[in-house]
Amino acid sequence: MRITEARVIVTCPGRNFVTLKLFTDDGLTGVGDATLNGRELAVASYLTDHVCRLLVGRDAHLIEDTWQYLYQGSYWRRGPVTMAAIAAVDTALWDIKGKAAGLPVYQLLGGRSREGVLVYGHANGASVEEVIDEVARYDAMGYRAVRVQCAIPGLSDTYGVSTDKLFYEPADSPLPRETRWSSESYLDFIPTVFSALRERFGLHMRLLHDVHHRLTPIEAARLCKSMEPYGLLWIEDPIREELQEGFRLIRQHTTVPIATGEVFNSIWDCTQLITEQLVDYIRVAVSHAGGITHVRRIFQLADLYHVRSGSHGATDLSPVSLAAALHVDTAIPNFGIQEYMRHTPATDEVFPHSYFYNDGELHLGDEPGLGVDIDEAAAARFPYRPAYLPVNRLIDGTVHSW
Ligand code: CS2
Ligand code: MG
Repeated sequence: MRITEARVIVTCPGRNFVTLKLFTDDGLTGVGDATLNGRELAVASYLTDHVCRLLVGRDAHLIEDTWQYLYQGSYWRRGPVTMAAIAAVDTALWDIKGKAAGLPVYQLLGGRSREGVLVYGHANGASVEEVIDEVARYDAMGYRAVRVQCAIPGLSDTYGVSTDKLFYEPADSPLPRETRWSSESYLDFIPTVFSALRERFGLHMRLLHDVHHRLTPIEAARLCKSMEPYGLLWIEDPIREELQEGFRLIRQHTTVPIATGEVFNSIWDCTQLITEQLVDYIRVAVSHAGGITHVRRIFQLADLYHVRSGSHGATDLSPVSLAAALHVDTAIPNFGIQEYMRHTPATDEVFPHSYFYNDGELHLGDEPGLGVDIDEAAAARFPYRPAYLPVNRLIDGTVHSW
């Protein structure tokens, strides 16, 4: 089974997505997500200018060999652009192999380990009262876990707080919007939100919170200690992740479970975090961390060290990426939870898929492959638009993590 064509499709049904579609000589196709938020065209070029020509004529069954060929064979290893491109090729090849075998991809990964994939939604608000209403809304929709973000009094704009509650999209501007941040105001305020939530909901909902890389380790330790009474499922990305040993300091002070990994692109970003048990959940995404082949490798390492998966599932990961994540989630033994941020109806139209939400879980259909495709005619109606994520500064103007 030879690859006859590798097509890169860029579309913007409300936000930009880059998709690789592979075609084979026996009529099968496979799709992979190559979206890198705010840097989309770099991956599109990496694929179009450097990878697609290497794929034509290759045996589509050679998943591992193709992965190694693109990883080791490029000489320049790792990095978000390279690994997103490799991820797209890898995901498309798993899709094709599933179709060739007549099996959903999770069957090729060892079969079902669970019936449904527990997800968490995003509840956020401009005030504690609004946050309580939003959590109640997710509760009514059957969600069993929600991530909670609340506007910080005194700050004009807070990460994770949106005007449209169901469809939050931070890459919303043709040039980067600038936001301002105060760790002091945040640390003083955010525990009061969770205290109010526990008062209103008791222990009924599983609650999560995303710090979005903004604290120092000792500030993160303080935050976690102050959140301990509220029994969070996790605190996510408490600090910048470049220094893996930075997590050790947080660990020394608190029992709050820690999650990280959405900006990682290879196993080398998290070997210390995993093997020293410095985190509890690893949040790598199929589309950013080298595809199903590499993410499975990361989760297998994690399993040896009691670290569970909690894969990234924001709106900038297309339905192709989400479908791929669901197959991995369904198969691995150490699944924790899956993030699920709803895509807009326009995105769902461009990417028809068979996975569906029911009662707090996502479920896969039974069709061969990933169970997702790209409708190229629909995609063509939504041309690329430059869009950046915000850039964040401290109150005094110093650039800080967004
Ligand atoms: C976030 C993301 O989903 C999350 O946990 O951290 O929304 C993140 O900001 C975006 O994916 C960036 O592209
Ligand atoms: Mg996050």
